[in-house]
Amino acid sequence: MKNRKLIRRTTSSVAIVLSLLAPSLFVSSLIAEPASASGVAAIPDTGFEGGSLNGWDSSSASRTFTEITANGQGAGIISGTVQFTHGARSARANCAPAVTAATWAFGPFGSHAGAIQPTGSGSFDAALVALGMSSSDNSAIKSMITAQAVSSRCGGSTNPTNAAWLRKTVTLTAGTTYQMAWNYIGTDYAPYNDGSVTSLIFKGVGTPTVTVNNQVQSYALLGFTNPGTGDYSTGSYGSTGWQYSTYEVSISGTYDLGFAVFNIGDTSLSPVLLVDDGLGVVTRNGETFGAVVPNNPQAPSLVNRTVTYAANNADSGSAPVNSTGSGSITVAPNSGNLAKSGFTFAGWNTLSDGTGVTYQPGDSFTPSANLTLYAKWTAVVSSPPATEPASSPPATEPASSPPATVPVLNTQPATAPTLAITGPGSQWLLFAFALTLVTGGATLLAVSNLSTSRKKTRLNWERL
Ligand SMILES: [Ca+2]
Ligand SMILES: [Ca+2]
Repeated sequence: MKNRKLIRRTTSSVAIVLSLLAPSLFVSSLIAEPASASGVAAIPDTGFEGGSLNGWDSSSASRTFTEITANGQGAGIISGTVQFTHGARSARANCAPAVTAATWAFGPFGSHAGAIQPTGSGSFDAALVALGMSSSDNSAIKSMITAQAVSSRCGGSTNPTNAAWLRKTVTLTAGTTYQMAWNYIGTDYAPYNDGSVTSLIFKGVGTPTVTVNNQVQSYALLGFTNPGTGDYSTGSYGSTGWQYSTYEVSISGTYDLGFAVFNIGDTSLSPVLLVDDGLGVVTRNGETFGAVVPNNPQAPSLVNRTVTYAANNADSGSAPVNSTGSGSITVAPNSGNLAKSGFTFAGWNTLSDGTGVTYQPGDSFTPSANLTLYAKWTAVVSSPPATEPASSPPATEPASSPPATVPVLNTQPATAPTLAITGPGSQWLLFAFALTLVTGGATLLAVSNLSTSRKKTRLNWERL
C-alpha cells in the first residue's frame, strides 16, 4: 500500500507540472461527431449540455472535474477538455504489457459530458441498488469479475468496493435501438482491477426483454482495467476511448438508464467513467486515440481507421506518426519539419502527385477507410525582374511595297478624226479609238473603229 500511495502522489505532481509547462499542447478541438449509424436513436436529453447533472440522480452532488487524476471526485461533469497524466509502468507477467508515461486529453461530445469516479464509502452494492438492479444481477456481475480474473491470468482481488453512479429515467419505444456514449479511464495498473457497468431497468408493469450491448440482460460490463476483463479494457492506466452502448426493449415505457464505476479490492487509484450522448475526443500525447476493440465479441465495436503520413520525397524532416481512431480525425501539422529544396510545404494530399483531396493541418474529417496523406509540395516561383523590358518595335516598319506595276486601264480616247458621211436618209459617223492596256509589264495596244448603221453600232478592235 505504501508503494501505491507513492504512485498516486507522483502521477499527480507530473500532471500539474506538465499542465503548467505546456497548456497549449492540450487544446483539443471539440469535434461534433454525427450522432449515430442509421437506425440507431439517441436518448433525448442525455448530453449534459446544460453543464450540470440536472435531470440525473447521482451518487453525490454535481461537481466539475477540471482534470482527471486517480483521486476520487464523485459525480459531476467535464466542461471542455480535461487531461490525465501518468508515469511509466512495467509489464505484469502473463497479464499486462508495459506502458510509457503519457498525457491524455478527453473532450466531451458538444461542450459537456457526465463524469463519475468512486470516492468515499458509497459501495458497489449500494450503487447497483440505486440503479434498480436485482440481487441476481449483482451476483452475476461479481461472478463474472471472479471468472475473468482467472481467465485473464491477471488474478488480483475480485471484490468490488466503492462506487459512483448516475441514473436517469428515460422513455423508450419498443423496437428502437438506442445508444449512449461512454469512455472508461483506468487510473490504476494491473493486477489492481477496476471496472464499470451500464444498466437499463424497466419501471412499468410487465416483463420486457431488455437487450444491452447486444446481450439479453438488463446490464452490460463496460470498461475495466486489467486486460481481458470487462467487455473492454485499458491495460495499466489509459482509456478505452469513446464507445457506444446500445439498448433495446420489447415494451415501450419508462426505464432507469444507469451507469456505475467502481474500485475492486481496495479504494485506491479510482477509475473514471465519462458519459455522453455522442462520441467525444481522445488524444494520447497529442495524437488521436481511437476506441479499443472489445474483449466480448457481442459488444458494440467502433471501426478504427488509420491515417498514415508520408514524407513524399522530402529532403529533410520526418512525417508525423500514424493516427488511429474512430470517427472524426484532426489532420496533423508538419510537426517533423518536412522540407524539400525548391518547394514549400502546402498541406497534405490524398495522392502523392498532389491532385487528390488537400487537407490543411487542423482540418478535421471522418475517413471512410485507412488512408495515406502525402506531403504536398508547391514549387517556389522565381520573382519577376524589377522592371519589365519594354517590347521594342522593329526599328523600321517594313513599308508595304506596292506591286511594281499596277494594271492601268487607259481609256483615253485617241484624238480621232470624225468623218461625216452624208447621203440620202442617213448619216454615218466614224470614230476612231485607241486603247492602251498595260498589264503584267506587257503593253497591249489596240485601236477600234466605230461603225454605226441604222440598226447597230459596233466597235471593231484591232490589236496592233
Ligand atoms: Ca455532451
Ligand atoms: Ca483502483
